[in-house]
Amino acid sequence: MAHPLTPFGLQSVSHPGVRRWVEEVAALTQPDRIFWCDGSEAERVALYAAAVAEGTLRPLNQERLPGCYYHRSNPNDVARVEQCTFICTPTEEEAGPTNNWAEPAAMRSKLLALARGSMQGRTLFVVPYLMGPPGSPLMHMGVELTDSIYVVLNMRIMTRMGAGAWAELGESTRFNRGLHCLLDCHPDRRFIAHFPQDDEIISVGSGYGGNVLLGKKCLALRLGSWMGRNEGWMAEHMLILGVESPTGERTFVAAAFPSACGKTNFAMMVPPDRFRDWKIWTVGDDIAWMKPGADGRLYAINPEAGYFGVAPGTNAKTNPNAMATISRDTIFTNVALKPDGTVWWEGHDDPPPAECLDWRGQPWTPASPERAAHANSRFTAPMANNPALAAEVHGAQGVPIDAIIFGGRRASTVPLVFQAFNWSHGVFLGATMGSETTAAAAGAVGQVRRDPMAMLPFCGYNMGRYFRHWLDMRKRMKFPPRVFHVNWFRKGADGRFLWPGFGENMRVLKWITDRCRGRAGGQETALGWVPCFEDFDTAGLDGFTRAQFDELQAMNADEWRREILQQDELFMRLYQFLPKEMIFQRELLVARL
Ligand code: GTP
Ligand code: SPV
Ligand code: MN
Repeated sequence: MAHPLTPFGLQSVSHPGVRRWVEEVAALTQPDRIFWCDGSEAERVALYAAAVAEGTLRPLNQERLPGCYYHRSNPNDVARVEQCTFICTPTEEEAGPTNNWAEPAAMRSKLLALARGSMQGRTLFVVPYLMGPPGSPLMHMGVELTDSIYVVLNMRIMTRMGAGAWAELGESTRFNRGLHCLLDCHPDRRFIAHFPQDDEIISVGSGYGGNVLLGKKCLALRLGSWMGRNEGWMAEHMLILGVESPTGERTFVAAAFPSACGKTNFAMMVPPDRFRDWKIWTVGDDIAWMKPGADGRLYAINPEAGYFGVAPGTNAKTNPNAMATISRDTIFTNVALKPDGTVWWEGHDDPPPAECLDWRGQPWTPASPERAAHANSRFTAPMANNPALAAEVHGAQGVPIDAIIFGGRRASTVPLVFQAFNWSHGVFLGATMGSETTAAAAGAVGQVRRDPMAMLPFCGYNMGRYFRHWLDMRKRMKFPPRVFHVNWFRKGADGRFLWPGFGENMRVLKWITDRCRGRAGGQETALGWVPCFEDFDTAGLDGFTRAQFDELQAMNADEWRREILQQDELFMRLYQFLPKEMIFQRELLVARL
């Protein structure tokens, strides 16, 4: 009997560069069969059937969750692994002090040795995909070779995957080569290696998220940031959203928050009752590619086509648009599985199930001491399902960005919102960002670390030169975006969040868009411009007082002195590469304090 996958897919493509590379990889990894993905509907059905047959996916309750599937990853493989992530440039200096560096030839031969024979008995999938809308000057083509059907099905949702990508490639030789081998999924043999000068990625030993969906963090951010610096554009860990006022005025903003710090929620926000006549449109929830346009403004595209979002905390109150988006055609990874074939996680609308299987497949009850869903459990859902999807997401030229927002997860020190005095000060705010670590990466959670522009794990070259690139971008723009800093996560003495967050973040966004249009008042402080209580719309925020606002916006001089010392630690590591403007901004801040 023929293998269930053989009748589908293209048999091959004629592009000589692609063919040669696939043949080389097949000779090395020795798969039983090669499957060329075409992105068709028949292929989708066949791939899901094969994934279910091999036990990688389990169909969920198709009446309640049509087109939805369930996946459990290896329990040792539940997040990005920064310590196993390498930038393989000819010199260590190019990767810079914040990246792990490896010599390219040595790393390549180590990983190819691990890959040798690793696909015996398995299928090698050839996955062609586009990052960005076809026709966009920023669009980039990628081909991922993987032996994971889970990766194929996720790439199908997250990117524009299929035969259309070959058509876009034509005879061009410019495409990203991504090789992914599951191996035995052992942490000792887990490496995510980037070769920027070759537009190439090799990832082995993991099956999870940003480690293996190579278009996302590897191509769109690490290699994207490298290409952007060489070509005069920016690849950023940013959501993109549009704010539409009751009069139909549209303002687009991009916001960089570190992993699991609120990008998806902010990008899909539903404004509260007070802002009933306002509308938020989602362009992207994780990655922005931005380039100055002929009119001197900065234009952004979302290179992705889906959302790989954090499940815990997602519910009809915090993120109704996400709940609608994941009601169909979604892959759930490492959430809890209920007996009725639906899913649950901490912070779900439904109460904890009386019994279910936890993310490891163990019986779970509300009395269990462990979480039912992993803290970094995720949904993979097509952006087409999002009721708030901006029409511009399909456009080749992208959207003009009026505001850039930086934000971290900070229990103390950092006010709810402030505005940079100018671009260079804005770059300083991004460069000095701090945030508490989250479950999105393996390692300790809740420790404040510097995460410049939310790019610490994703900048594909020397971070000092990245700051220089940010400063240089100013000269390419006649109308640079205004820059802001936010913190939804400040806590009071009782340990509770001072700010309700989620939809109420609309109030902050309103001040930001008004500032961009020169309409809202602000007060100058040591940190930047801040709203006065009178400039900040709190109507309809139950029982929210001026005292609470003051606590949210408070600047404590002692805390800020400590903060500057922490910022100095990063600046010292980068010292020889740090633009002098950053030192200058630091001195100005110290003087103002
Ligand atoms: P990545 O996909 O890892 O890049 O994360 P992200 O930045 O998209 O974060 P996401 O929106 O998924 O939010 C992560 C967690 O933060 C979720 O558990 C949310 O419930 C929580 N969160 C998001 N926005 C807010 C907010 O405004 N206030 C509070 N308190 N929590 C929030
Ligand atoms: C992040 O960690 O910032 C994510 C999830 O968006 S992953 O795709 O795993 O990188
Ligand atoms: Mn992210």
